[in-house]
Amino acid sequence: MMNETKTAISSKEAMALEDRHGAHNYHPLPVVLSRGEGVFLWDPEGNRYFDFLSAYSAVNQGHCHPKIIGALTEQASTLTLTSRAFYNDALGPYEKYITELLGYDKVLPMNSGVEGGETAMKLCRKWAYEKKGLEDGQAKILFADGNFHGRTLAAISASNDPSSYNGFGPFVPGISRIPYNDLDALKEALESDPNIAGFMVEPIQGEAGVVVPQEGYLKKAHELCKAHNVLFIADEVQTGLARTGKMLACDHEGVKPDILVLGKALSGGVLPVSAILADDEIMLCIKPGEHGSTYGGNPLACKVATAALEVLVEENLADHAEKMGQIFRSRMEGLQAKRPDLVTLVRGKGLLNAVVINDTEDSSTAWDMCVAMSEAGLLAKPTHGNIIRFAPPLVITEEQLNECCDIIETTLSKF
Ligand code: IF1
Repeated sequence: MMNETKTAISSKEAMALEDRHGAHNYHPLPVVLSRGEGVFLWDPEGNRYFDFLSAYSAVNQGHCHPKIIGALTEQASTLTLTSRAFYNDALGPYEKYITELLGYDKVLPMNSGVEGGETAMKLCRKWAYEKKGLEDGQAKILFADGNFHGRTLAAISASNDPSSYNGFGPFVPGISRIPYNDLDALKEALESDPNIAGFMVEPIQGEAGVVVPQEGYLKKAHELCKAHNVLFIADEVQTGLARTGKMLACDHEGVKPDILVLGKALSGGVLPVSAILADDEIMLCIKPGEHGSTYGGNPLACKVATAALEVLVEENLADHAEKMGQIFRSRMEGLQAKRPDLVTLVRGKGLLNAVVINDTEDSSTAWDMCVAMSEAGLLAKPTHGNIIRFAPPLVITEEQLNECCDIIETTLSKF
């Protein structure tokens, strides 16, 4: 059904304007979006799509969730930004809510996910000098091969993906890497280098292709860090906030990270909101004036983030994601059974899943499949050549999920 288009320009015009006036730092699918509601997106011509990317898990609550938009619009005409030069009446209540919800003493509010990761790295180093007793400037932070923590110089300095770091050197020192999901490698690194202050890791590696570590990996990694007085830092920017079937992916193993990094769905896809959480012994190593940002903790972000978190709790989206994820993976495993020549592997947790296509990493098959799915009304995007990530908003109903699995199966079966 055609809906009246709110956008003044056509898809064709929109793409031309982006190409002419915008940096070419992305290669988007040839789809233009102009409206979103729940699990649906529409283009300027009124074509409707199921969103199976959720802006890389930033829209867990569904597009333009009424409660979150209500909080946004009310605060937007009240007070949006004060800077932290002063107190404001929204930050304290938000800090109380999120720290009690997630079980930490304190939160440090920032804006983008990578800012959260940078803040975690700075806090880890500070703690290493003030509490662990390392010599100033000697702290090292361990990362996992295949990681993705964002696009800043520190984040890409941790990366072993050339498309992330190529041509952007020199890199930030004090960073080393070990294989992901390898406890022996972690043990060996911790035993051999007393200057390691922290291990920063994604509980499930998103960009690497939804790589789920062995059962017990997070718990044992946390124990190894504890045994060596090293901080376990969980980057839950993508896996957090109900996406994997628990409020936090670390909850699947009962692990409480020493520093927790959140972003993306912390605002329900409404504006950039990130945060790190830690207990006093760590968090208070950063003193007044030593870290922050203009927008970090602004009243608008606090109201939006509070509403976004309340939606996760009130709508029980973690349990729903767990249930829907089981249905999704079993449907995709059915496709794999019918077409082993097409689908090599299905993996994921909750509604963070990926289908590995039986083709080479540099093939265009996964991309072509995503273009075909977009023409069939479902939006997904490959992560690395032959892997398609499927991550719908967590508000998707069972009926909608099955309809989407029909679209995916019908489309992929044509290849
Ligand atoms: C892009 C990838 C996903 C993240 C984790 C921190 C950040 C991200 C685990 C930084 C951000 C985004 C960035 C976006 C695409 C998307 C992405 F493909 F880049 F790698 F999700 F997998 N930690 N991921 O996934 O958060 O600063 O972006 O708010 O750069 O194209 P941010």
